[in-house]
Amino acid sequence: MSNPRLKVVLTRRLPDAVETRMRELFDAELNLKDVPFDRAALEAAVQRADVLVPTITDEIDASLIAGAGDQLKMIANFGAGVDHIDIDAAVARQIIVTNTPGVLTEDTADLAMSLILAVSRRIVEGAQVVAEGRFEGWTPTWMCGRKLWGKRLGIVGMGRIGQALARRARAFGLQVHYHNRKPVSPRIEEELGATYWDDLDQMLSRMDLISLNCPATKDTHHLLSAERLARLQPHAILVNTARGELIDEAALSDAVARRGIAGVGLDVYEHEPAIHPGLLGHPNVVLLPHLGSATLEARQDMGDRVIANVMTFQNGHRPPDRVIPAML
Ligand code: 8YV
Repeated sequence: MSNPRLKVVLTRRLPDAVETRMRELFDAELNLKDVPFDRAALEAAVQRADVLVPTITDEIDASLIAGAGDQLKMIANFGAGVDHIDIDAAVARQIIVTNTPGVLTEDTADLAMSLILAVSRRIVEGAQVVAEGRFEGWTPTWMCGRKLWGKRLGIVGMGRIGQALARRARAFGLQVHYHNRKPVSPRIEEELGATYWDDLDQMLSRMDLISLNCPATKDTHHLLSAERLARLQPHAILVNTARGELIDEAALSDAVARRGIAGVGLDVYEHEPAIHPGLLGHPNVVLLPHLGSATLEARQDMGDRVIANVMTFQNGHRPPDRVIPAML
């Protein structure tokens, strides 16, 4: 006899094909309005869901988890980052947390590389000049950006996305440097041609370009503090496609104002969707609306991972993408 269908509550709309499949496999409750759940809606959802499928727009904190009904057995996050979920609180209640690793790696690395190119070569600024009818003809000295070939890129966080960025960066002739909790294996280091820096401060002060590719945790909150930002070379460019909390945004806007940094490319923000006003309106600051995994293919694949995790659980097995592998 097959297992009973789990009640799966989705907090946001997911790609059509994902929702259709979820309805076939589970007792799925969709959020057809696609309005983020407010606190009351989240509290009600954890009272009826066997499986909650949240996204980054949901704060799944300790008190929400503590107030969940006994039927809540799994939080199957649609996304790789789980910093919006209190994992310890979930573990304490024996609630399994899964995510969607791997399937958004290449797309997020593409976006990091795009920001590096956009800021270095003034692409957004140039497009605006044309769109506003201000292009009056080529001149030898106008709109010059910075060459990439031969420059030093420092990658902070050499996980899947950091490595995918390193591969792209090599193809652009960049010298790859990285800081990580520990060095990657010698085989990967050799493949990437990457140089390890144990000391983040030292690496930051020597790089032409810096990309943040590590998760947001309590240890990485404001990793780029005012003090660290002050270490950057004035010609340095910083891009962040990871999490806004990694940077002290007020300090970054000060650095932009005092020209302590040459350019910034951000896809994520400390208080998303709010953006520090000091970062707005600068031609050398390119701001995107959290597009890292925003391709049709990645979003479908992310949905497929959620389905695979929930289906495995419904069948009585350990879901493949458990954030804490030891669980269950
Ligand atoms: C996702 C992301 O789209 O997966 C992640 O961690 O940052 C995004 O690209 C988002 O988290 C969806 O929940």
